[in-house]
This record gives sequence, structure tokens and C-alpha cells, in this order.
Amino acid sequence: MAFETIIVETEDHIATVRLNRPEALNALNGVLLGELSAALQALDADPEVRCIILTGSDKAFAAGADIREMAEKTYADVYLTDLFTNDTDAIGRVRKPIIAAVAGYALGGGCELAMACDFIICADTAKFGQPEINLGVVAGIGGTQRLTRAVGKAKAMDMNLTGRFMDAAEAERSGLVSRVVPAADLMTEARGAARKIAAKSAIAARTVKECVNRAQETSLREGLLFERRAFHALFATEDQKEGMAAFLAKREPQFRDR
Ligand code: CO8
Repeated sequence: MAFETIIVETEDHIATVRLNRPEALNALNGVLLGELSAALQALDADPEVRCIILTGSDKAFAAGADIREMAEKTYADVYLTDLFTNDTDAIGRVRKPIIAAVAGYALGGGCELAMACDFIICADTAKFGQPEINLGVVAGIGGTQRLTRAVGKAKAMDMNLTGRFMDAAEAERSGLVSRVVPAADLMTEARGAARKIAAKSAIAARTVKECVNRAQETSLREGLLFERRAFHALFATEDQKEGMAAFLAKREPQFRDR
């Protein structure tokens, strides 16, 4: 897959999608978001790919939506075209596990893009923020919603109202990211996590996604029922038989996604 603003590489069943607009700190413009959406759709459909990593550069995961591209737009322009938000919904439709590997700035739409992934591993250089208020707007793809669910109302309000950035240590402490590693180790750590996920049953992995995401969107009672049904359903798979037989035989399981 050849693109203008992203680089896509697949190795050992792991696809890495790198945002690549270094001249604008990977600011998210229409071209990039269209390409990202197309690439993720293609990777989700590619049977060779078992896990996806979304990353940026050492300096920026993404410094937000492209302000140059937005500056002169009117309400009618952005409302009628669903500016940016249409393509970003594509991430939510990816059924394969997707990890955000974040170094440097993840601001505005960049922070929101990372949060739309299944979990975030970040470098100790990472800085997260929702500084849209400085531009006279608010977050548009989850900065007031996913962030609030991730870090709670106090920090979400603080970040969205003051526009301040959160460093990697605070992000880990607040539950926004799952791991912080030295910048030089970011991709090794992300690939290590992706390799582990890629070795699981794809059916179980997708079911994990559905169950955890359900926790974000429903009551505890409904979520527990959903999880219980999913647990029961996996007994219809060969991978459940293989996983449990392998444990009892003290060998590695060979999952076949059946
Ligand atoms: N859009 C366009 N260009 C950008 C952006 C951006 N968001 N961020 C940085 N750039 C450009 C700069 O204009 C500059 O270009 P040039 O060299 O041509 O002047 C280049 O990238 C390098 O940036 P700086 O010189 O500013 O680099 P610094 O290291 O001094 O500062 C910062 C880095 C702090 C990250 C600074 O660039 C900054 O504050 N950027 C803007 C951050 C921001 O406000 N982000 C929010 C944008 S609004 C948004 O994301 C709305 C989301 C709604 C949904 C969208 C879905 C995708």
C-alpha cells in the first residue's frame, strides 16, 4: 500500500501504520485521515494481519487536526462535510486489536486518535492534551468523552478547560496509557505487545475488544451479561479446546482461529 501521508508496513502478522507529515508534526488533514481510514479498512480485511500498531514520529504522534486546513471553514462547511470526523470513525470500526504507540505530542485530534485505539503505550517523551479551547473550539472526536471515561471528570475538565498538557508519568498514573517506556524502546515494546496478541486466538482477541468496549457504553449489569454470554460462546470454538488442552499438556497452544 503506497500513500502520501502515512507509511504502512507489515511484518510477522503485525501491521505498523506510521503517520508521516513531519513538516506539520503529523497534523491530521483530510488527505491523511482519508488514507488512514482506507489503510485501516484494508488491514482489517487482510487475513495476514493479526494486530495493528498506529504510531507517529519521535517528536509527534500527531499535534492535532490541521489548523491551516480548518481556519477558514464555516459552520456549514464542517457540518455538511462532517469534516474529519467521518474518517476518524473508521478506527472504531476496526475489529482487530489496534495499539497506539505514542512519542512526543498527542494533542487535540492526535490525543483523540490515540484514545480511539484499544490501548496506548507511550514513550517518556509523550505529551497529551486537548488544547482546542485555545483555538476557540472544543474537541471533536472524543476529547471530552473518551478522555473523561479514561481519566475521570476532574482531569478531563482540567485538560479541556485549561488546555494544559499531561506528561507520560501523569498519563500512566491517570489510566490514560497502559505503559510508559524510554523513548528508544517504544516500538520494541509496542511490537512485543502486538506479537503476544497476534499469537492468541483471533476469535478470543476480538471478543475481548467487544467486551471491554461494552464496559464503556453500558451498565455493569448489561456488561456482565454480555461478557458471560461471550464466555459461554467461546466454548463453541476449537481454540477453546486447544487452549485448555495445551495448558493441561504443558505445551504452547496452536490457535487456528476456529
Ligand atoms: N495544524 C497545522 N499545523 C501544525 C499543527 C496543527 N495542529 N501543529 C503544528 N503545526 C505546524 C506548525 O504550524 C509548524 O509549521 P511551520 O514550520 O510551517 O510554521 C510546524 O508544525 C512545527 O510546529 P511548531 O513550530 O509550532 O513546533 P513547536 O515545537 O514550537 O511547538 C506544538 C509544538 C506545541 C505542538 C505546537 O505546534 C502547537 O501548539 N500545535 C498546535 C496544537 C493544537 O492546538 N492542536 C489542536 C488542533 S485542533 C484539533 O485537533 C481539533 C480536533 C477535532 C477533531 C479532529 C479530528 C481529526
